Amino acid sequence: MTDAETIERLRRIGWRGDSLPTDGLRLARVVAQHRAGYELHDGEALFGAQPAGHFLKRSLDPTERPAVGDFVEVEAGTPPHIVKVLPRRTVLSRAAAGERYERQLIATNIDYVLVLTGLDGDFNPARIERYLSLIEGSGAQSVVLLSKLDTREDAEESIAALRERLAEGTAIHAINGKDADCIELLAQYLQPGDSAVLVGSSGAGKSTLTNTLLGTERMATKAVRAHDSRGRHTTTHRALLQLPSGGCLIDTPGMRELKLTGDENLDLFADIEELAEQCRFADCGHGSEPGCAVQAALDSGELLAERWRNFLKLRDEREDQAATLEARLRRQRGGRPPTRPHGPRGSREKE
Ligand SMILES: Nc1nc2c(ncn2[C@@H]2O[C@H](COP(=O)(O)OP(=O)(O)OP(=O)(O)O)[C@@H](O)[C@H]2O)c(=O)[nH]1
Ligand SMILES: [Mg+2]
Ligand SMILES: [Zn+2]
Repeated sequence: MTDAETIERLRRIGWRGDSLPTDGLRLARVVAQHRAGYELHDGEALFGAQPAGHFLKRSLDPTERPAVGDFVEVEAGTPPHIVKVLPRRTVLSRAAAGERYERQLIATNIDYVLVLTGLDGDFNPARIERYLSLIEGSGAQSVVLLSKLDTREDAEESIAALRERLAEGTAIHAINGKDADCIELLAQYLQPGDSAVLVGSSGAGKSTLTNTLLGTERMATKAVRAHDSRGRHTTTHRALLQLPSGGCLIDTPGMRELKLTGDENLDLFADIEELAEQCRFADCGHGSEPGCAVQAALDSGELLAERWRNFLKLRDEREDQAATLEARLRRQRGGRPPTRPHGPRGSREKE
């Protein structure tokens, strides 16, 4: 097979490059990761593979292991082995829940992150801001999707308030994830060669939308609890799927906790930072100081109190995480072994 033919084949699973690595090994994309190994697709066929021994070393940063969305080089064998992860174009990660600092990959080599929130009890602008902050540093573009439009007659108000709250130019679409109209609406993010990942709480409708875009009931879905709209963690593993539109879509398990990594820059709140620079005192605590521009904006309604609170929360969390990250890197430079225990097959989904 010529390089051009191989590239053509790989395009079907989201390959963006115009050339191939020179070592002649088989290239494939990670479409799923299970405890027992990886599922790969080479544009033509699905096959199982195991990670090569060097990926299992305890000292290896878990983010260097193959993850869903990665393009990898594979050595033939029974089973085939993943020997190398190709450089990632974009990386979406979060800090894992729990005390220890650990970065967890959500997906790699993606163009769009579709942040899905239900217009039912799931609707939560602060959580959307948290997602958008995490996505800022990923290299991918964020798209806000509001599902279950069909269940809310008064949805317009929530949607308008969200548009007002998020930065101008943020893509926001309200959808009925069960309706095939979504296919056309979202086609702009799912063209041949595009890769998108769906993220959001359990029950938001990620798998429902995935099935609509696929045109088949491939992913299992389950009704949410009536009293609080919570889902039941139906999807348990990430899965990369090829869509009829030519794009690739990664469905993910609903996330319980979404911790910042410490790498975010909170561009989303740049206007607040600017505002704070206008306070009379350079060290203004934005409490009861005279000449506080933030208080003035809060009083006038120009700055939404809830958005201000969320900014403070995210800012503090980011600073904490950045300090923890820094301390860890310092320890590593000191040559002491990292203390993170992990299983031999990479980290399990912790959602
Ligand atoms: N009416 C309506 N129901 C929807 C819509 N989207 C999802 N649902 C319903 O919401 C419930 C949860 O949907 P799922 O697709 O399983 O949610 P999920 O985000 O994949 O959840 P996890 O896999 O647990 O993370 C199902 O009963 C869906 O039928 C929508 O746009 N309109
Ligand atoms: Mg699901
Ligand atoms: Zn101030």
